[in-house]
Amino acid sequence: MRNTSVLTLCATVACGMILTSCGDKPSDQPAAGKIVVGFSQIGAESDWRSANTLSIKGEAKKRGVDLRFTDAQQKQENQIKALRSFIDQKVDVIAFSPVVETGWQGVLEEIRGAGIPVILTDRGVDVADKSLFVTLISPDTVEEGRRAARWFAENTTGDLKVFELRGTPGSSPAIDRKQGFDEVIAKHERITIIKSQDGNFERGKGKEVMEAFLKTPEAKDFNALYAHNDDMALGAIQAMKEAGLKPGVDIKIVSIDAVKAAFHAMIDGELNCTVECSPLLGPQLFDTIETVLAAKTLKQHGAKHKLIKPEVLDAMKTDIFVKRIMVEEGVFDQSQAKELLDSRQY
Ligand code: GYE
Repeated sequence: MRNTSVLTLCATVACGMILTSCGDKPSDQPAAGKIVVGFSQIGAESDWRSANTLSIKGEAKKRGVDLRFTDAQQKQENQIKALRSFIDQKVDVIAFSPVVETGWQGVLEEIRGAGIPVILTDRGVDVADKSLFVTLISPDTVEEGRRAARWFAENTTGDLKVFELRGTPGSSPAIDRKQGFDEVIAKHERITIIKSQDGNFERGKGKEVMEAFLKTPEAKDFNALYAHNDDMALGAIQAMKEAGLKPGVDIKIVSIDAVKAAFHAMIDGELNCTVECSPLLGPQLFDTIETVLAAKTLKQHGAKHKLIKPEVLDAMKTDIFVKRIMVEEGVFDQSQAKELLDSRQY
């Protein structure tokens, strides 16, 4: 959080300074008009994603940014195509939420060759050269996995046989949420994962996978579900009910995101806990974009403009290259669900 506020402060200060020095504005800065941002979204696989899209579009509109928004329908090749088209459109900044972690080095190098800064939101990439992107604005997805496991550890007794529904294979939240969860349950012998399967972060897939699992002999033993997002848990809950089980009672369930539908399921007693992961990244994204563009301008001025105080430059140097901007999140269970429902923004 500290980094975020320093960054925001820098954006404000730096933008103010740039306004005071418009006289010698470099020619390749966005004209008097709008900042142009290319954003490649993953798709619309979950309630979380829809809220994330609304946050980004809403914030762009509020700030008068010319947002070129594309939906990759969960396909990396569509994202790569979109990124290349942003290069052709000569946008000021490219931002994207990478569907999977690997396979980005080449296109990121092309973007760097075109001199366009890249900001990642929500999901990370696995590239050797970390300077290929400015920063990643993301929740701590490893910690979310730990929090889910801690809820089981602190709120259940006896042997817990967990079915794990994983997110999109190769995506950073699926990798991280597994890692965080495994790390905590390793300290609790009574908690074991008896089966782990992909559900692609989708409700329909969560239902389908659970239906198939419930037909296997292993299903007799299981008494807990850990789903990497709420949508998959909600699909699985549906499958359990159709099979005559009592989700939330026979099967303890923890998922991640804290979307409104999860609060309804907790009020109905069918979901036990949801770990918050905020999709409301729009304001932070555009604060960062403004800071990055301000820093680019400062650099073109040789960073020696007399209106710029040395301490501001120092702050920019350190914070602009922060590789991860964290957002703060909570953990909610049935005891708080009713009271909090109306205050939920997504
Ligand atoms: O949890 C899930 C979505 O990347 C953090 O993607 C995001 C995840 C989110 O589809 O619901």
